[in-house]
Amino acid sequence: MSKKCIGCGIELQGENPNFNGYLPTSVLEGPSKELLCQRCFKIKNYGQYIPTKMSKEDYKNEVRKSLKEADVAIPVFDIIDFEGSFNDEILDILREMDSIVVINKLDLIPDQKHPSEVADWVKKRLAEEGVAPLDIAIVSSKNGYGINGIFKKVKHFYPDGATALVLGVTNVGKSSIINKLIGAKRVTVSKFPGTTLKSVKTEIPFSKITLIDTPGLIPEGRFSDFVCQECNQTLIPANEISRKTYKVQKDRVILIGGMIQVKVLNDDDLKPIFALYASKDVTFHETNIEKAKELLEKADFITPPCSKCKADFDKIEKSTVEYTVETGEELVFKGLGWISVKRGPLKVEILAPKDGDIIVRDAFIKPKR
Ligand SMILES: Nc1nc2c(ncn2[C@@H]2O[C@H](COP(=O)(O)OP(=O)(O)OP(=O)(O)O)[C@@H](O)[C@H]2O)c(=O)[nH]1
Ligand SMILES: [Mg+2]
Repeated sequence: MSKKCIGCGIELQGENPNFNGYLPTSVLEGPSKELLCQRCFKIKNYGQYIPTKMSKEDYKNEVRKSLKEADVAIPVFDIIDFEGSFNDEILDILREMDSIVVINKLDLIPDQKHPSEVADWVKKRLAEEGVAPLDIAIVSSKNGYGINGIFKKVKHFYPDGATALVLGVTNVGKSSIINKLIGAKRVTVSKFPGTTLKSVKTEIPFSKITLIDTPGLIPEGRFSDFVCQECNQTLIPANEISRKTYKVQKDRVILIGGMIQVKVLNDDDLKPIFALYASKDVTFHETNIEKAKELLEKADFITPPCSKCKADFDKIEKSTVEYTVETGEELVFKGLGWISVKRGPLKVEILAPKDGDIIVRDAFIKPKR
């Protein structure tokens, strides 16, 4: 049987340094059973980004293969990009088998929000998608909040032990959560998507619980995928996200970076009140329609896209769509951020890449006035 990397699950090989899973033969044939491929070594020690040639289909097949061994699924969702953290593949799996849902990155939420409120909101959103999990855990693998709760929930439903498949889209923190659960920095974690390449089995010590880490699936329609790798990184917040509240009249325009133009259409005296949420590196800029056009063409302080990927972004087909968002609802730009309406209805015209998903949902965070 071939040896596998303990960090990303790839089969190890000593022949070609340019292929996945490379390790010098001297190490590969040595006595150690816990081997780390050269790519994982570089990611762990130097934080390098090393792209691979694995495809969307490869990742999907790998998850499907591991599914057969699992008693329960532990899907991981990103709290600030909930809509961007699932795709049909994940929803299909969750409709088929028992799951304990984990909502990660609680530390990124700016407002005081009680985890039980978040859990209720998630339960409702998942019910709309036809998913009824056994339980929901709200966690932050960054500060450790709620991690023990995952362990307790698995123990509660599977007192004699279980094999749990940890799945989700790229970068939601699957591997980080596994490391926290086992109490060691074992599987490879990085800020770049596509870190885990194959399934990796790890046991929580003295627990009869085996966790299977899996490669992240890739959803469609994320605005973050319309910009370069560097801009993409700025859209995945490392720290608390920004919030800005607006009370503006007809024809005022809010730019969300250079990616989305929001034009307010309300023509009554009572101006709508809404808050905009996104990563701190996304420029929020209020202006008028003529100035917006000029800024989108020329201004380099409005990012993303950055100066390097702006020309490519400009070539992407855009469309204009009108939305009416009621008080207590949010307009979500998958993979980018959202607008939460405090006093509505908010009537807007959105100019954005045509293939980006825009969703109206019940408010996750109700903005303060
Ligand atoms: N702020 C914050 N960042 C987190 C948290 N959990 C994980 N991250 C970060 O998210 C990024 C991705 O983490 P990974 O654990 O590699 O994510 P993954 O889901 O295993 O990713 P793939 O293997 O690429 O599918 C890393 O930069 C982590 O440090 C969290 O609770 N809060
Ligand atoms: Mg991973």
